[in-house]
Amino acid sequence: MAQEVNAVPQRPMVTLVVPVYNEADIFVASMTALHAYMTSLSDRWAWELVVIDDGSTDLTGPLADTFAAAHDNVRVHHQRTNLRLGQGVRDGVALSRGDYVVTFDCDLSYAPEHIGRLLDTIASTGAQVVIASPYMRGGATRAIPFSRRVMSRWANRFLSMTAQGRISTITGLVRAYDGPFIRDLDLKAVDVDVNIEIVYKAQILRAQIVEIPAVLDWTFIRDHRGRQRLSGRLVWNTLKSLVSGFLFRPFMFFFLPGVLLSAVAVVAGLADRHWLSALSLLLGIQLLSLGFITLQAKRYFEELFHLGTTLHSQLRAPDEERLRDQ
Ligand SMILES: Nc1nc2c(ncn2[C@@H]2O[C@H](COP(=O)(O)OP(=O)(O)O)[C@@H](O)[C@H]2O)c(=O)[nH]1
Ligand SMILES: [Mg+2]
Repeated sequence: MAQEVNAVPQRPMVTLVVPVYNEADIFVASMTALHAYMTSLSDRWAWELVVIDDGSTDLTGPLADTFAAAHDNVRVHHQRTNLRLGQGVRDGVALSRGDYVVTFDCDLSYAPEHIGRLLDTIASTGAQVVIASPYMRGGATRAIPFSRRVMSRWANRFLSMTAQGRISTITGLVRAYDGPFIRDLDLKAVDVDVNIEIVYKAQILRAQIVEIPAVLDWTFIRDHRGRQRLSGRLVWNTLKSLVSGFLFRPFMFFFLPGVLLSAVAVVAGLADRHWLSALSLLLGIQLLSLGFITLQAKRYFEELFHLGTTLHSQLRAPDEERLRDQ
């Protein structure tokens, strides 16, 4: 009878987005593991795997095509040149059809089991963003080269402070998103800072962001690649992340020194150091005023972003349907 058909429970759909750039040495091993893991989730989730090959100059592109031809549920999108991670994430999201979108690292520095945990959490909490977090309590890092570990941890600590201290891992790519939410988020960042931009904009929209403890483990990458590569790029990426911390709370950069200098002015005044006192007071007041101005600018931006997003989501709906029907 007709109602029997309706009784079949629908599995929610997940899009796993994996941006890749010059990963030929690990690509097949990594994708095979991810594909096998997603297959093991098939009784709970319908799924697709979207690979964004970002103009790789090694054999990643052809390897990805061969892999997609030989495996179910895999699509590959090639960029003509290297457009960097921000565009990769944006395109992966635009091509996604899932009720949920998971972005994942090709180097398996997070074990595939994180995907299942991210999905369970996003489904049970109804959050818009769930972050795999090695830096929260209960999370861990293993076999990470020293310089990388120190830089990443401190960048996240700093960013966590500028983002009001509630999120411990702000730079990470490994996350689950509510599909409609992330597809509607108007993202602009060019590179790795896209992950920070998402958190920042999700906070403006009062979205629910949840972290789960994660293990960041470089054993796989060390076994396959031997040594760390791209360390110049790592330093550059870390610097860029720190600069985008300015996005979160620009006023902190002015208020804190401003308050400090005002305190110096009072102390110097009490100690009859009039010149020092006057100078500190002058600088302190200037910094505090700048702090107020940036605070106001940030408020304006947030208000505009909120309004823009509402309009954007309404205007974009037909566009999205077109992409999905292709
Ligand atoms: N689309 C795209 N993906 C990239 C680019 N650079 C790195 N990736 C991919 O993004 C993921 C994370 O990069 P990775 O170098 O491991 O960064 P880390 O995990 O922060 O050290 C990997 O799957 C990379 O292949 C890029 O320029 N464009
Ligand atoms: Mg990685």
